[in-house]
Amino acid sequence: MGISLLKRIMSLAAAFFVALPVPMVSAAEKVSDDIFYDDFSGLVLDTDKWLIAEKNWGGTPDFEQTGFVADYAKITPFHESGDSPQYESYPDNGRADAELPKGWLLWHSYKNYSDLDSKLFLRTPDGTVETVSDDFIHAMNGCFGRSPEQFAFMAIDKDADEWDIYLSDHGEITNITPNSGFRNEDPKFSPDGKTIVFKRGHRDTNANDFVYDLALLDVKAMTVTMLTDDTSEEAMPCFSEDGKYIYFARYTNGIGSICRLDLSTKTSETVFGENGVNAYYPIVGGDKLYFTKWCSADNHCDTIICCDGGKITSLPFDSEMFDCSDACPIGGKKMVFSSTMNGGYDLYYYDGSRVSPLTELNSDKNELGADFFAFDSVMGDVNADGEFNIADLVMFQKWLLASPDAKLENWQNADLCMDSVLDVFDLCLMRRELVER
Ligand SMILES: [Ca+2]
Ligand SMILES: [Ca+2]
Ligand SMILES: [Ca+2]
Ligand SMILES: [Ca+2]
Repeated sequence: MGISLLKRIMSLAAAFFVALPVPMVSAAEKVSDDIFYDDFSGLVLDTDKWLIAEKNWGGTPDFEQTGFVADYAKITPFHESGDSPQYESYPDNGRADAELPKGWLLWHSYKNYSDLDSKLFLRTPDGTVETVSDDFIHAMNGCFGRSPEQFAFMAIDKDADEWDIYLSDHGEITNITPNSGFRNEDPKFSPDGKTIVFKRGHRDTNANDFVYDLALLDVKAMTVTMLTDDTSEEAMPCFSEDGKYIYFARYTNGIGSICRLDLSTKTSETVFGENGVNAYYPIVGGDKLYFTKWCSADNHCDTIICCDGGKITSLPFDSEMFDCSDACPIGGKKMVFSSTMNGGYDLYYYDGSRVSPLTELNSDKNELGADFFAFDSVMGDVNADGEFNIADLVMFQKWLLASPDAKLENWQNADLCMDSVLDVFDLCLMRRELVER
């Protein structure tokens, strides 16, 4: 109640602040429905009404100066099979299957990597599982963008016979690195959803080997900018929460270390490296960094490591007997991951205290590469029905105008500018996103 009232006061204050260039009107006039906002009659956007609304709110905000980032946990998988013993079974610690929070889940499954038989799956909040398929094979490493309707993945373009990055947007699938002549792998969205960082490789005749670098793809323009250009292999990149850094694995003589590239200075530093111990697959969840590493130089069982500031810890389910990898942090201590604790790779859910297999999704194939999008974190979805549409815009606008029947079920989802203040700037961004669809 307190915070809601505070936000409302701040939003009204912001509205008056931006209204300075136009003649001031009284608060009573400001909340007059017919002047100040579109009633969305017929559930369509009436841009004429919006022009009036924006004029009275003080004009369109300067979007170039309005930074907005989102906080999404994303994931790319990578692991080596056959380098550690397959564990027979995990001691049952009296667990009952815990419920995965409501949301969308991407993962892939294959019998053998070399059989090119990987399939990508999407589970929707109602429990429906669909196979993501089109004119490609061996799809894997799915990652969500700014909404569950948008995700990227890698797959082999059958005609071009090359690895490419694909984008699925509201069900429409596009190859966004077509006929590049490169191997394009390990895609991950930036927090603002505008770019995808990925790994790009080509055969270098001098080195007589594949050379891999990091690349940045502008999703809309489909243009690629290279971020690194050296003979060491960079792989599995992911953005930091604020979008200013890219974490990745750098390989030297087959051993990976975790590095961080500063996008403003283009310099990189090592975050974690251990002699003879492979470390790979960094992934950001909130303000923490996770990655996978071997137990030791002698024991190649994969363990998931959490980096919290300077503190590096193993997760409670890690073992010297089986693999745990492909961390998919989903808020707080919760995580989906892949493990061989019961034989081949299966998906598991850790709720902060217990580990449960995601039994209905697991099979005799290897389930890997989970990415999760929480139902309650759909940007713009203020009425908590899992979708962002005009109904949310109507509700948010009413709330900004202090209409007594306006209630925000999830106010964070309205904060499109990500500045912890709800105001007309968020409203204008909401409107723009809906118009651009
Ligand atoms: Ca390189
Ligand atoms: Ca399995
Ligand atoms: Ca909604
Ligand atoms: Ca805001």
